[in-house]
Parts: sequence; C-alpha cells; structure tokens
Amino acid sequence: MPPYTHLTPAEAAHFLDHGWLRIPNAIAPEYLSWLDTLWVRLGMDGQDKTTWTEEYVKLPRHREVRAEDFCPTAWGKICELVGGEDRIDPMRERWYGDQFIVNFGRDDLVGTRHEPDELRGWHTDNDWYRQFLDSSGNALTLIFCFTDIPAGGGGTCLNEDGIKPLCELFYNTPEGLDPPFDNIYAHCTRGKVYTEVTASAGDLLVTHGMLPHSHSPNHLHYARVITNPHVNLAEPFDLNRSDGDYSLCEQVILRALNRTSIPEYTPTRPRLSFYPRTAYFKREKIRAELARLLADASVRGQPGAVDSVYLRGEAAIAEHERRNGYDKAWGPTGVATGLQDDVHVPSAQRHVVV
Ligand SMILES: O=C(O)CCC(=O)C(=O)O
Ligand SMILES: [Fe+2]
Repeated sequence: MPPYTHLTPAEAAHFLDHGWLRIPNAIAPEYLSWLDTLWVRLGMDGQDKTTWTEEYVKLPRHREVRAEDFCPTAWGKICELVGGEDRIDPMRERWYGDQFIVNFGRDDLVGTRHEPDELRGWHTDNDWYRQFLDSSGNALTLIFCFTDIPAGGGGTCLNEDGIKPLCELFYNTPEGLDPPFDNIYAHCTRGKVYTEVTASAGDLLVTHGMLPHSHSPNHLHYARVITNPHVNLAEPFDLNRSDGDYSLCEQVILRALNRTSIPEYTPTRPRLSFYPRTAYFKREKIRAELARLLADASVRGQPGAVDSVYLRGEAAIAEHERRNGYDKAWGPTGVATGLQDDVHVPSAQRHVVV
C-alpha cells in the first residue's frame, strides 16, 4: 500500500478489510447548528413526543456548502480513498447539505431489541444511474451523524459480508441494472458480519458504495439525525490498471472478487444517469417547509433569516439542481412518491418545486 498523507495505515487497512471507516468529529462544528430549524421544518415539537407522528422521515435540502468546508479534516481522507481529488466529479454532489434523515423510533420499541438479520431495509444508495460493476457514481456513501447515536438508537446497520455477493452479481450482469434494486439484497439477511452504527454528534462513517446497509429500529425513541450524501467520480472505476495502482475503493471490489485485475469486464449497454428517483418525494416537502420556516422567522421578528436556496432566485435554484442531478429527466423506472418507493411517473419531465 502506498503511504497516504491523510489516511493512517490503520485507516486504509480498516477500509479494505471492512468496507467502511469511522472519522470522528468530521463535521465542522458550525454546521451542526443546521439542526436549529429541524423541528420547524418537521412541523413537530421536539419536547412533545405526541407530535412525532412518523417513525422515520427524510427531508429535502435547503442549504449546502462545499464538501471540504463541511468536513475539512475528513475531506483529505475521502479523496485518498478514491485515488485523489482530481478523480471526483467537480459538480455532482460536491456540496454537502441539510437533507436530514430522522429516525424517531416508536414508544412501543423501547425496551425491545432486534437482531441484524431481522432487518429488511437492505440496499445500496443508487437511485440515479444504470449500475455496472465499475460504476463510480456512488463510490462512497457517507453517513454524517448530526446527533449522538447510542447502541440501540437506530444507527444504520452495515453488512460487511454483503459486499462480495453484490460485486459478483454486478460482475455477472454486464448489461447493468436500473434502480430500484429490491431483489438483489436477499443475501444480506443471511450475513455473518454486521456493524450497527453508534456515534457521537459530528462523526462520519465513510462506506464503500457496494456495502449494503439498512436503517434499523430506534429503541430509544429520540430523534436520531443523519445525512447521507455520496462521493461521485468523474470516470468509472478502472479495474484493469496497467500500473496496478488501484484506489482503495477499487481494491475493495477486486478483493471481493478475489482478483488482481478484471480485464475482461465490459459493460454491454450504454451508461445512463437520470433524476434521482427518491428525490421526488423529499423535494415535494419544500413548499410546506418554507412556509413553516418563514412563519417561524416572522414570529421571531427575523423575517429575512430563512436560509434556503429555494429563496435565492432562479439562477441559484438552477445551480443547486445541476449539483444534485435535479435538472435531469426521469429515468426508465420513474420516481418514488414516498418512502415505500411506490412507482409513479408524472407526465412532467422536469420537477419544478418552487
Ligand atoms: O436512516 C438510516 O440509517 C439509513 C438511511 C439510508 O441508508 C438511505 O437513506 O439511503
Ligand atoms: Fe442508504
């Protein structure tokens, strides 16, 4: 392994062996304050659990900052995991934001427990491109922890030995697969190596894009908050490097397939990328969130205080849409109108939100 500037040898080895890496205190502290408007956005009262009408909620994004500003010390390590900053797409998901995923749990889950093999939410995070073995749109899935996550507190569950069967499936499917991929994670319920995330607020779990994970029940009935952006590369992974200088991300795939190079692998259909299908139902919440944020700011005597890209005019919105793929047309499998990923294809090809 080459010496890395930011990753310690132990961190590089951990990522290779497990497919993930913890980076404590990764979120620059000023961005933890994005939580200040959480309850207004949700339309719930943080102090009154009777207002917590849902178990699990995904919100849209209003604010975003450059990745290196959001997590300055982690950024160098992230770049090294993918083989250098110049491999990262300069536009797509290069800004991280406040698209919170809140796992509240339920009162009746308190005092109960679960085993990882009972979880049913296994997936990897691709809802915006036709996926091949060498696809690098979701090179890394990042789990930024905005709250502490104690054991049993609804941390994301990672299935480490789920990487290998998934890589094998994509190796054997050179025509690629279009998301959603509901039927390709059955092996994850029979895994042997699981890690359920526990964390302190500010921690980051960097996970390989081929590492299956699932949300898990929150037995502590508090608001567990994470965000879940990705690192997108400009070019597909190269699984046949003549100099053998593979990135750690590429090495995870090669190891899973027990290979040192895969010269014969060639996608047999065109690559395709489209509107992220699960962005639809989250972005449909923006109008109501803005109304609540504006009303709240006005009550507090600060009507100009709402910070949202959707209040900054057409040019800012268009830029935000390009950064996140929202300017693209629906893909072959439409868009999801809710958490259950029910398919619905509106006739419009553009998702106009505000
Ligand atoms: O809420 C969680 O723990 C996991 C969320 C997740 O994996 C996702 O949104 O893709
Ligand atoms: Fe995920």
